[in-house]
Amino acid sequence: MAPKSADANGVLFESDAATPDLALGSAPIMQADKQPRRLVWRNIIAFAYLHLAAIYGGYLFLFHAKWQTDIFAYILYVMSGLGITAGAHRLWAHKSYKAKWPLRLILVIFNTLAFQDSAIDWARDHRMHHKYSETDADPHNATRGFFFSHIGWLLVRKHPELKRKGQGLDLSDLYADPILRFQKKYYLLLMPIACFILPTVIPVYYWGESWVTSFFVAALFRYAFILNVTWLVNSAAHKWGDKPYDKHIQPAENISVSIFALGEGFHNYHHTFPWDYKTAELGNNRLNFTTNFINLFAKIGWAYDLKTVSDEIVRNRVKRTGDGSHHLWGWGDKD
Ligand code: ST9
Ligand code: ZN
Ligand code: ZN
Repeated sequence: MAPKSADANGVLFESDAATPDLALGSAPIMQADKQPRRLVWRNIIAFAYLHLAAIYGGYLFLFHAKWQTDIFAYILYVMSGLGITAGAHRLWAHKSYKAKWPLRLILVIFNTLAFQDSAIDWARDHRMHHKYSETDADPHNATRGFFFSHIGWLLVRKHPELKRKGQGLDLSDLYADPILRFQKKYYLLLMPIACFILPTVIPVYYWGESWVTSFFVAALFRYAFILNVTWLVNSAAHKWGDKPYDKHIQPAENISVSIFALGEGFHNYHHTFPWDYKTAELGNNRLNFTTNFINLFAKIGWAYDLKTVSDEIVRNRVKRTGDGSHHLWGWGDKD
C-alpha cells in the first residue's frame, strides 16, 4: 500500500485509506462561531449589480444576441471554467498533477479570464477549505448555511480563526512559479483586460455585435454564470447528494453540479481523496470534461505525474466509511 504523506498544507499526495485522520475531507463537522458579521458593502453592491446585469445579459443571450456571440460566450465559459478546474483547483491548490510551462501559461490566461482572484489567493483559500473543512477556518464553511457557502462568504470579512490558522499555510510551491507570481503582481491590470475588455471588444470587432449586447452577454452574463456554477460546488455539493465514500462529511456526489462544473461535482469523492487529479472515481468519460482536458495534455507530455487512487484503496474506503450508495456494492461484501 502506498505510504501516506501530507505536506505542510495538509495536501495529500499518497493514499492510505486506513488513516482517515489524514484524509482532508474527514475533518469533523463543527458549528460555526456566532461571530458578528462585518459586511463588505463594496462587494454587496458589486455582486448585486452583477446579478441584475446578468439577468439582462441572459435575456439578450436567449433572444437578441448574434449566434456568434452566444457561441463565443459559451467558449469563454469553458475556457474560464478550465482555468479554475484544471488550473486553480487540480493543479495549483492540490498539486494533483504537474504541468509544463506552456500548459501553465494557457491555464493562467484561462484563470485570469475567470476573475476569481489570483490563482495563488484562490489556492490559499481552497487549501484552507480542505484542511479545516466545515469549521470556522474554512472560508466557505457549509455549516453556516447554503447562502453563506454560496456567496455570503464573499460579502463579509473572513473569520479571525481562518486568518489565524492560515498563517501556518505553506504556499512556497505557488510562489516558486514565476507565471503565478506574475499573475498576482499584475492582477488588477490583467484581470479587467481578460475578463471584461477583450470579451466585449472581440464580438464588436469581428462580427459586428453591438457594444451593449457584447458587454452584457460575453462579459457579465458569462462571468456571473460561471461564478454561480463554481459556488454551487461549495453550496449544493456540500448539501445534496450521496456519500458513497465517507458518510461522516457533508460534501456529496452531485451530478447536476458536475455537468455545469466541468466534472467538479463529485465532491464526496474529492474530499475523501483530494489528491486524485480526476476529482472523481470514474473520471475519464463520465461527465468530467476537465479530466479529458488533462488527459489530452498528458498525451503530448505537457501534463505529467498524474496522481490517482487505486481501486483497492477506494473499495476499502467505501466499505469502511461509505453510506452504502456506491454503485459497486455489487462487489458483494457490503457487511
Ligand atoms: C470567487 C472565488 O468567486 C470563488 C472560489 C470558489 C471556490 C470553489 C471551490 C470548489 C471546488 C472546485 C470546483 C471548481 C468548479 C468550477 C466550475 C467552473 C465551470 N489563508 O481576503 P482578505 C489573511 S472570487 C491565510 O482581504 P478580508 C491574509 O493575511 C470573485 N491567510 O480578508 C490576508 O492578507 P493578504 C471575485 C488568509 O479582509 C488577510 O487575511 N472576487 C487567508 O476579511 C486579508 O485577506 C471578489 O469578489 C487564507 N485563506 O476580506 C473578491 N485569507 O491577502 C472577494 C485571508 O495581503 N474577496 N488571509 O495576504 C474579498 O473581497 C475579500 O476576500 C473578503 C474578505 C471581503 C471576502
Ligand atoms: Zn468542498
Ligand atoms: Zn479541492
